[in-house]
Amino acid sequence: MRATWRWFGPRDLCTMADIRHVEAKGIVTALHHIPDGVLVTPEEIAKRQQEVRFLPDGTPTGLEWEIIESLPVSEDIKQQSGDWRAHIANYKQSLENLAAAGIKTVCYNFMPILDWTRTDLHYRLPTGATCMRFDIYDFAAYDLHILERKGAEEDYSEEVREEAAKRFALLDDAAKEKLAGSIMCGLPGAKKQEVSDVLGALGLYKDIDEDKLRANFIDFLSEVIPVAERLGMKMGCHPDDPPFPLLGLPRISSTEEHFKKLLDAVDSPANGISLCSGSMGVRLDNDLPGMLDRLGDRVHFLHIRNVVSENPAPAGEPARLGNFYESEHLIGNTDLVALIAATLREEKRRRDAGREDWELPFRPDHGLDILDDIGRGTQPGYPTIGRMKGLAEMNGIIAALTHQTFGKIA
Ligand code: CS2
Ligand code: MN
Repeated sequence: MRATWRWFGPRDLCTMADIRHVEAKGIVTALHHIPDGVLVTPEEIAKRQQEVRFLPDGTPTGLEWEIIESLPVSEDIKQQSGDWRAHIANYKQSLENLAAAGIKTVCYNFMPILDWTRTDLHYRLPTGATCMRFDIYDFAAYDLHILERKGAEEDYSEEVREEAAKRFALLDDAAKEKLAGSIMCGLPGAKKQEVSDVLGALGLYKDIDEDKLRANFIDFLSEVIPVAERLGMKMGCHPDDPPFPLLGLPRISSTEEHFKKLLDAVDSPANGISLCSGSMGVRLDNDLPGMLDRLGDRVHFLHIRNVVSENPAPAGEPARLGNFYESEHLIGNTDLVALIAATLREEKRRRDAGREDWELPFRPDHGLDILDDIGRGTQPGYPTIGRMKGLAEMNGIIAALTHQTFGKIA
């Protein structure tokens, strides 16, 4: 398994100088300043490659940009509206430019409007560490009483609606703004969204149900995957986060069944998954090690982190969206030792089959804010020390599972 590290570019408070200490072998980054749908040019790619290779004083880092996360799919492509055909043409040319620069793994997603969503970006755990948390009651308070989205009542149980109303009554203006800001925070570049902007964006999906969104996704894949395959590239779709419908929007990459449909629809080795144990692990019915065993030959990249569900559905009942927080890597819904063992088995299958691409890249996805991370203001979910602790734990598990003394999986 190949340890990689996400870097948000020269403005990231976790610098390339810091990254030399974290024991990652490759860099995951993206050109966040380029708007979705716009061409990624060879010049922009070369500039970032230099920023990865050398510190500002010219010292070589010994690291290379290996994975682009994200090469975002524009809202026009997701909705098949406006400039979607031009955006697809740009996407294909961006793939050509990336491949020419040696960057052959692409992480992207097909979530309508929002990338990940949380209600609290700095939830304090009993140890004093902070992490990101999702609270269904706070989320419903936003949806029902701040957005006042039409039809929202139908999406929540009576218990959730009642508690949401109580919580909303206690929010002052600053608290309302903070909640809306956390929910809409998304990724770098995400700007503050007014209620009218959000309702306007949601309105664009009023005629797009799950089947239609999937059809649009498959049209996108049918266009770009042949290009990626010809270039020897790997496209890995990141799962929905959280893996449930939100704000009345359809979700089509939340479960193994969802991914199977997408992989079967465009059956190419280039069409794969960026398996995120944190996103998918919110659902207790998602069996992540099993997914690696069943769909592993199409997993191109792994995001490793864990979550604790605070109020999951009782055994036997269908999964439902409840409260969860992002936990230490080794504590939580997903058995990460089993996931790593499954990944090592997949690598062994690939080596036995003579595949050159046997080594699977992974990165610690989020981390807790601990020690000097606290209050430092790195990108939410992306502190240096908390992620480094997660990565060190994963590297330790890999070292143990591949050690002669303990039965050596791979
Ligand atoms: C990431 C995602 O920070 C995160 O949770 O895993 O935002 C991811 O970068 C995108 O969904 C990929 O398109
Ligand atoms: Mn992820």
